[in-house]
Amino acid sequence: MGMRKTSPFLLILVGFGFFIAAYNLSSLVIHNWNRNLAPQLLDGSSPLIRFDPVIGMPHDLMKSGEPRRLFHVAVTATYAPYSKWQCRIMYYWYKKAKKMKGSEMGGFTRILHSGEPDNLMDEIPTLVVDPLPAGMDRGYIVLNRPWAFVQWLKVAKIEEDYILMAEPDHIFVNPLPNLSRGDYPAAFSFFYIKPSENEKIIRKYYPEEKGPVTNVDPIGNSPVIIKKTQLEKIAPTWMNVSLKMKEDPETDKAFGWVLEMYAYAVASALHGVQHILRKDFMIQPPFDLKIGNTFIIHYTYGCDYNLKGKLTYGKIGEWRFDKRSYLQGPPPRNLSLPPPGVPESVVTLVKMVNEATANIPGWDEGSDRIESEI
Ligand SMILES: *[C@@H]1O[C@H](CO)[C@@H](O)[C@H](O)[C@H]1NC(C)=O
Ligand SMILES: *[C@@H]1O[C@H](CO)[C@@H](O)[C@H](O)[C@H]1NC(C)=O
Ligand SMILES: *[C@@H]1O[C@H](CO)[C@@H](O)[C@H](O)[C@H]1NC(C)=O
Ligand SMILES: CC(=O)N[C@H]1CO[C@H](CO)[C@@H](O)[C@@H]1O
Repeated sequence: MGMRKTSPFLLILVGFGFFIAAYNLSSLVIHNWNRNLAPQLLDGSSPLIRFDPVIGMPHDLMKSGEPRRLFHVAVTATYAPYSKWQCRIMYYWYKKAKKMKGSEMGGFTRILHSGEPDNLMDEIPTLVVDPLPAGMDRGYIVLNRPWAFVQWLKVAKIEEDYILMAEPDHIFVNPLPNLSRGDYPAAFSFFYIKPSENEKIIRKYYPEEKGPVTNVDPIGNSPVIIKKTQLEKIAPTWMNVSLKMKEDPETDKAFGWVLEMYAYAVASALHGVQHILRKDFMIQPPFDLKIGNTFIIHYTYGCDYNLKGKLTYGKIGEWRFDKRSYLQGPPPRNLSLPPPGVPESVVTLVKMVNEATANIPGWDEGSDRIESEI
């Protein structure tokens, strides 16, 4: 999907749409798809938005006196086949990691910002929220993320005090504890998010009186473990800043596909929130080689190797695993393992994908007919 120039008029229209949507959620139509909705709403008498039932969270972990500080795992997703198979694998490993010693993982919600339910409603606890007003997501679908979080936080009754913002291509490779400390959320630092090198642009959104530009962390919204009360403040600002950045041609050009990550970094700084940066939060094969004591495998990069086990990044390998090979539907079960010499991180990734697909009932049944959105 190419980045398109959006007309200023459309942006104003969409901005206005946001205003209406954000300030008058109560007027949105509710589609009650049945089942136990009431416990999931803040205010059952005035349902706010279109949603589907969230499958009940496990109450055994919510007993009072529970010493662990649980966080809710939230993943934003679409109903495209590409998003769906990743969510299924992610949810499989969430369930396993959650049961392990040292885990402080609580409930799970897939925040589905396609505006309509899909065929995974019974498999994965899901809340359906609205996508951005028509037109807005054409150039930049991830702008739906802040809006999805704003809606979820408004309608869902979240038992945990902390939230992990995750993505469909995350696999929990070790039980994840609550990495935050006090009012300091935990985040993964991305080498390509460089607020200090983009000071001129950052200053458009983070004025000098707010403090040094180094207050803006080199992070995106995911993975982040944060107090719910902090995220409730940051999310609307994140949406606001994302829109303003997207409207500004200079910012749009400079930040491109990571604009919404910068928007989260700026929004949290605007609220005076600084993150603990954890390198061990996540590894990204093929560049990170070892699992060690890390927590999440993020399979965003293609893994291409020749049969001697040498990385051929950027060139299709004789052996490869790349999520983008499966835009239209799920990968088959039992993918071939990499040749000898390939790093542990990649081998583990493929084994974990295979374990999940072998154990998820009906993995490749009922092929998806919805066009991929990627
Ligand atoms: C919100 O929408 C409802 C229904 O469309 C309308 O009756 C109400 O006046 C609106 N409220 C505001 C504050 O715009
Ligand atoms: C959104 O941005 C506008 C324009 O800068 C500002 O006036 C407004 O207070 C912001 N709202 C939030 C929730 O950040
Ligand atoms: C998986 O594939 C390998 C060959 O790559 C084969 O030997 C093995 O039997 C397969 N396992 C299952 C469970 O299908
Ligand atoms: C803020 C907070 O309470 N963080 C806790 C998260 O979990 C870890 C590990 O159990 C605790 O050490 C933190 O204090």
